[in-house]
Amino acid sequence: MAGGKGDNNATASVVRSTKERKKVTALCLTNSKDSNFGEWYSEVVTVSEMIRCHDIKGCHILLPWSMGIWKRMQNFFETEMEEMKVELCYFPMLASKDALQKEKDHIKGFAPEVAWVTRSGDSDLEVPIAIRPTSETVMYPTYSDTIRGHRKLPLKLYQWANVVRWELTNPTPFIRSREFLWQEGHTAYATKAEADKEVLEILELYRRLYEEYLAIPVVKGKKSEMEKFAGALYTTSVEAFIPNTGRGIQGATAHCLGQNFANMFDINYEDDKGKKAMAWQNSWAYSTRTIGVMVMVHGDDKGLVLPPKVAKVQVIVVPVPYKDADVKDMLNACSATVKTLCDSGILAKSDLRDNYSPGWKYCHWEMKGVPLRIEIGPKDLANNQVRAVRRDNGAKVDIPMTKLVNKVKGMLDTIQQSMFDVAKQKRDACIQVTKTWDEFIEALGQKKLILAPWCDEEEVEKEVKTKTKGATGSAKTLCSPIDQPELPEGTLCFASGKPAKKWTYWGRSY
Ligand code: 86X
Repeated sequence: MAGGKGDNNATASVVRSTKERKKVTALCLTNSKDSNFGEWYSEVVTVSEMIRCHDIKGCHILLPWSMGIWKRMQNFFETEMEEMKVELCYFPMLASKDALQKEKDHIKGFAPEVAWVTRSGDSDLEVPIAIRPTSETVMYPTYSDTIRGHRKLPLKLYQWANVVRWELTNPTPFIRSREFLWQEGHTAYATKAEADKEVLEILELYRRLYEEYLAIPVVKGKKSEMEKFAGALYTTSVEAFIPNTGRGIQGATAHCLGQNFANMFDINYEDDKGKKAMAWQNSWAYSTRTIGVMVMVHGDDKGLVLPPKVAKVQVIVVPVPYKDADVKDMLNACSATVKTLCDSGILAKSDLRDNYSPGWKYCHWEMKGVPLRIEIGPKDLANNQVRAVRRDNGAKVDIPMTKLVNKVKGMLDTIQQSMFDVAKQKRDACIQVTKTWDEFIEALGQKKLILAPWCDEEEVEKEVKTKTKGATGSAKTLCSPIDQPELPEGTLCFASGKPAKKWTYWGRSY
């Protein structure tokens, strides 16, 4: 239960008068994270006002509270793109059937997910038009023209876009929705070496996005042949883990496409000797799924817990009037506090509404996950101080007004670091090294993130999948970490008993 007076009325819409409204302590969650994770998640993302439901299944409205987080992630990424000289662009969301067909080998498995526009008004279109599930087919004809005509290599573009994939498996806000937002990068180089180098640079950006901004530990790794994007030479990803469900989740992905698409879309250039050569390409993306992973990893029974570096509001200032103390002075002190904080670049806001009690406001902003709450009551006013309360662990500190900015900055940094440390401790406690099949099965039953020596054979991977099939999906490879632990000579594959080639993470996944 949230720290208030225990009323499960989450909307307070039935309350009419201000007097009645004051009594209501709304916003306690009805589901707990540990006992009812799925329901808890849906409740948190709606009651915190991140998401609103839409009347088309699998589509969600992203409210300012989640878009504010997305915006801050965009800011980080745009700065890095500038640094890497990747340029912003925008391509249309509609793809012609012909262009999509060019990619038909890779699309085979995806075909059921493509949504088509077939009519305008009363008349059927002559040829249906696809809504992009990803933008290769929309972008690459242009890449062909640009690179051939102007010998423009490298070509490095990215865009912010919505994409539509008509998923049939249970939609979950942020995690799996039919329309989602992402950043997609598409680059072309003259050499494989340049493309290889960029894949690792992008992967490092994704690691930083998760670890430094979302405070979520991830593993950088390479996908198996079976799990890679069929159109890629190889696929890398950052993988996160949700301890409550024991599932891995792909956080973002960067592909080296090799020359596959260059051949399909005729993306070529004239090399030094005047000979036609095919470009080497990469593509990479992170999506609004990031927000869902953040909610799942950090949220608790009071609601969201937002890392300061992505929160839309970092500090909420709440007046705590007491009996006949001078309310006006207190409200002024709140406004002055907010101004001081904002002037120094901290995202602060006050909640001065007189129709809600302080207790109600505490619950409200806890539900929304604001990293730090500042309370100002008569005693604080008299002592020229404020009281700060951390969202992540509830710790309370009195801060002298004279040290406000420094102390608050320090606390926000501490919260950011501490959220990562706690998440990493929990994640690491779930990692289980297994060397035999029996150990593997036991660990899987215990919802572990499994690290096992593997022979890297597709047949074996398929067999593991079949043998572990259950109501909640089957175990699969998540990735082989780029930082490989030492693999002693003679180590055997946990599943086949053949010589192991690498360490690989396994588990059920989203
Ligand atoms: C794979 C590949 C790639 C650019 C990325 O992962 C990063 C950003 N694209 C995406 N993929 C598809 O190609 C695909 C194609 C169709 Cl037609 C579809 F309906 C769904 C798809 N899903 C993923």
